[in-house]
Amino acid sequence: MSQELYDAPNSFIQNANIDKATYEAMQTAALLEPDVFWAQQAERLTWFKPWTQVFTGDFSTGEINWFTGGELNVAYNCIDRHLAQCAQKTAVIWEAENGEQKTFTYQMLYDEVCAAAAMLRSLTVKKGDRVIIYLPMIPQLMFTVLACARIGAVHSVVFAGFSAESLHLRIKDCTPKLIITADGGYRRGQQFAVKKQVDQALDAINIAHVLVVKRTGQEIFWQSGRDLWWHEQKDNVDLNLGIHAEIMSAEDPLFILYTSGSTGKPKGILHTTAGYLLGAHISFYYIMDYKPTDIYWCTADIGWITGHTYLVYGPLSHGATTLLFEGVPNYPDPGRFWQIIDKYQVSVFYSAPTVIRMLMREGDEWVKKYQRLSLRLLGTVGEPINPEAWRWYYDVIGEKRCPIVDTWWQTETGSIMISPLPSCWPQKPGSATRPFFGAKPVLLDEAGQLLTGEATGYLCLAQAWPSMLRGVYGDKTAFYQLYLSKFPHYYLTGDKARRDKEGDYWIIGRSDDVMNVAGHRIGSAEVENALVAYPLITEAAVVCVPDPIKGEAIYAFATLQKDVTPTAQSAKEACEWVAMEIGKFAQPSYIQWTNALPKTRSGKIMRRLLRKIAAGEYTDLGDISTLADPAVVELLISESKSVYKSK
Ligand code: 7RM
Repeated sequence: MSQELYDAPNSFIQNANIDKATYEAMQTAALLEPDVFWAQQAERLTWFKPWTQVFTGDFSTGEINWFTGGELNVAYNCIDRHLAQCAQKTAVIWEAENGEQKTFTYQMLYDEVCAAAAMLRSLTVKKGDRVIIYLPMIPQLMFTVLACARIGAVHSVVFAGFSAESLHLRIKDCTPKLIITADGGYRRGQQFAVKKQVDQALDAINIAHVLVVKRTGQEIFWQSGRDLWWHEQKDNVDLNLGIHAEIMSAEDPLFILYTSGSTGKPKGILHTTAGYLLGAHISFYYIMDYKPTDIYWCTADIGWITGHTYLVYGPLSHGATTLLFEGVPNYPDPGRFWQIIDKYQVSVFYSAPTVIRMLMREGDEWVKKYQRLSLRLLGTVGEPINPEAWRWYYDVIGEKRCPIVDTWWQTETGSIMISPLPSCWPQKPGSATRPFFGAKPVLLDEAGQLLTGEATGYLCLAQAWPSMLRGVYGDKTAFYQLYLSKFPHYYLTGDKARRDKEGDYWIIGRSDDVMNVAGHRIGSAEVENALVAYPLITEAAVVCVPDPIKGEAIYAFATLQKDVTPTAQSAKEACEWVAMEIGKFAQPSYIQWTNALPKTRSGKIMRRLLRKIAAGEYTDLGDISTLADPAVVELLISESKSVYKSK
């Protein structure tokens, strides 16, 4: 196979935060003497009290502890400790959807976060209490996340694109003391409702308070006593209440973030204080090659793990300038991102393959309108990047000047696990290349045998790392069951990967029933549950098909109740129903009404057959001898000719 290798420019290599020999020495230490290595790295954080033990735990129990005995505060590490040197440095640049801007220095960020912390404390939120944050990308989202960290409350940010129903499930699961939201938000020049979803989500749930940021001024329902305006609370609170940063133990919970798995119910992934922060901190430094002069922009929403780690915690723990953008890539036109890059002289840009592909389709003129001379490093995350999109990113966006870091990681890993370090080895379009410090990737076959050399298999991690999840909130056995039991002594990522002859990793995609639509992680079972909750549908099976922009698109097979005629109208309504139940990003692109789903004699739906049919591959269907009714194959193929396509 011909190899396409890209070396970073010499100027990048010479100024980079790491070279090849250092990487090798550090990674060797991280794998062979993790206690020594991580103790050294942890010195980069500011501790109130040092740890007594670096690591205890093991994968055969799921008991994981890092930095036992240590005490620190994440918000203190992200703000207070920078004040002596950098109080007047810009911490956050906020670019509003309409092009307005606000910048916050570290001093201003400190003041805002202390004020938010004071509000939380005045509403009796204490260490260990959960707080759900359901906000669009406005500065208060950043402030409240950090305010929770400051007072030791456990934040659970719910992406504002999630439906009321999804929010409801999360509220029931983590029982927050407080919900923070906004009246509404802006998207493509239009207002959308936010508080309304909270009101619906709180149906039959009692909560003491909902704190509401006024963003749009739109008309909203108001439950007096329960609902409080952010600005009024802020005016009335004793600001001194917010100043003190809670002393947290290394393993105290920092946040819960819900993510999809192969069951219908999203899992509340739990991250703790020291290990998570350390992972965010050092990966940001080496992989984003952080320099104090950088203007850094991660385009993810804070509602996803990428926003947590690489928009908030990683950059701020270094005293970086981080950009928070309220809008979308193609409004008012597809040049918006490149315009913002010029406007603020962004130097490091971290985005997603789906965005790159979408903007690539709009043509190079939108890019060429802007200079992009400030850029020096590009990143991607969330799904495999196809080589064509990689090359466009490299040639057109970065003008062959900027290395690309294709970073592989998960909500559960907390920080990047596999990524190029362009100053240490060449980039390969489509490959995340090699492990970051402390990550020990292995490939296993179905039987759990370790594969060596060039191979394709289940991607697992063989050694504990500081920023790994500590559990699934409210479910003591789930962590072990879901991640550690399939292959004893290995953490199961759920991904399949290939290792080439140079030892570089190529992520193929999920090996479980989790889909990746435009970089969003969605369980097939979640969409199926939403579909069968639709009154006319009796049964549904959901698979994904390749999509040129989204990477994967959702294709649903569904059976209708007796006597209901399959129509395009009902398919359209079923799609809208899913958007209502989960969120617009989970809406099927295709619905195939069918008379029967392909089931084995033991009653299992044969998904691999559905995947083939959805992709239009009617030959080579594999072993179908276990089907209860083989005639269903012909039926599915003929029905697929009149599949409903949404939009
Ligand atoms: C950070 C994030 C995790 C899943 C993961 C993969 C896929 C993420 C890459 C990737 C190929 C990448 N967290 N994934 N990064 N696939 N190359 N660089 O996305 O929890 O939301 O999703 O995303 O399948 O398991 S996540």
